Amino acid sequence: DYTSSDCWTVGFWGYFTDIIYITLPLYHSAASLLGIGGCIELGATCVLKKKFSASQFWSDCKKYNVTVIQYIGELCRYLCNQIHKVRTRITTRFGAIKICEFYGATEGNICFMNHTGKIGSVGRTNFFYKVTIHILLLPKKIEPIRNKHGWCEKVKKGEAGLLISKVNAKNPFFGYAGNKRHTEKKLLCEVFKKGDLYFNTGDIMVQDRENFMYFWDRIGDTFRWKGENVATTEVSDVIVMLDFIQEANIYGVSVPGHEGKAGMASLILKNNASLDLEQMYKQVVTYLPNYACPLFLRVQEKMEMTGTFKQQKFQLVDEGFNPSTITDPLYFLDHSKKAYVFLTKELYEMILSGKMKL
Ligand SMILES: *[C@@H]1O[C@H](CO)[C@@H](O)[C@H](O)[C@H]1NC(C)=O
Ligand SMILES: *[C@@H]1O[C@H](CO)[C@@H](O)[C@H](O)[C@H]1NC(C)=O
Ligand SMILES: CC(=O)N[C@H]1CO[C@H](CO)[C@@H](O)[C@@H]1O
Repeated sequence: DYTSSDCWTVGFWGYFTDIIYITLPLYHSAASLLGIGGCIELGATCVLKKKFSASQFWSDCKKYNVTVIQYIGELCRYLCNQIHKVRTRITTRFGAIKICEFYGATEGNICFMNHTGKIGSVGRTNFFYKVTIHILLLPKKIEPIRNKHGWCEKVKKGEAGLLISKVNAKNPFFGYAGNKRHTEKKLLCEVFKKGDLYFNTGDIMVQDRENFMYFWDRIGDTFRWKGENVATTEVSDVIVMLDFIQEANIYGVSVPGHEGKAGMASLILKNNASLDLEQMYKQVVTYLPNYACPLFLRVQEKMEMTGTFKQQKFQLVDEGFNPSTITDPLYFLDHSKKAYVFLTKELYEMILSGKMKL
């Protein structure tokens, strides 16, 4: 039943009366394998939406008598914003609904799932996991450190570290088709003893005393500047505290003649708000270490998202901070003026030639 609201309802034979609303792209395994696959297996009904729309989400749910919605990452936040225009906790807003979160990756060899419905946790480890899954000490958030014998060390319970999972016949990792380099990058060898092999999830997780697992951060979301690691989520958390900022996407850009990546923030302003350059300066220098303060700002009309609602960074990184090729307004952190200043072509040339110290 294909209707004007871009939804397709498909019922599968079975006993389940649940109606599941699927808005994620079908190339994502959450939508195809878990969503549609789950409906087929249970005999439930799925309502397929052509494309996720925050403004149509709730009216679709009402129209199709949806009983289960499926979300990943940021999607839940968009929906909360849609209802209140403020961030409310979805559980306090909706009361008696059941949220079941899980952790996994299509290519990974590890998966956790709600076993008790504990809010905020992606699941719990169990007896079997104790042998295969470990959280490694990762003090600088880039690579696990090795002790003097060359082995990695585990964190204490309650501390954040890198989640890895043993690769063996029962827990295989098949790698990526035709991309040996990417496959190798996901593996960590000789971790605790000679010849062992682990799948590196790239995720920083914390395990509490009751063995509940919590997602903390993504390793990829860091870059190096002046020999320090900048965690992009920490920078954006500080910037979105400002009342004129809707969203901040943080990444590092290359500057000729400089090691590492200089921090850049791509910003979306709140409706009708204007960018206060002095307040922005005050905020970053007050709450962030010097190396983490974004050197460049870019004000965009709309944030580019990946198909699965993660902030798009690659293209922004590629575009850099050149005012001749970028039409969005650009600003530069000028410590001597204690403010962000407009990034002119002259200033850009000075930065490239090294006349302006970074
Ligand atoms: C939703 O439920 C109502 C009440 O049971 C029913 O009248 C309506 O036809 C249902 N809508 C759809 C699209 O199945
Ligand atoms: C934004 O400004 C326009 C024109 O000045 C006004 O009509 C609109 O109501 C404002 N929106 C908000 C959210 O303040
Ligand atoms: C698959 C699974 O473990 N589901 C559980 C999720 O949490 C609820 C609430 O505690 C349990 O009843 C389910 O069995």
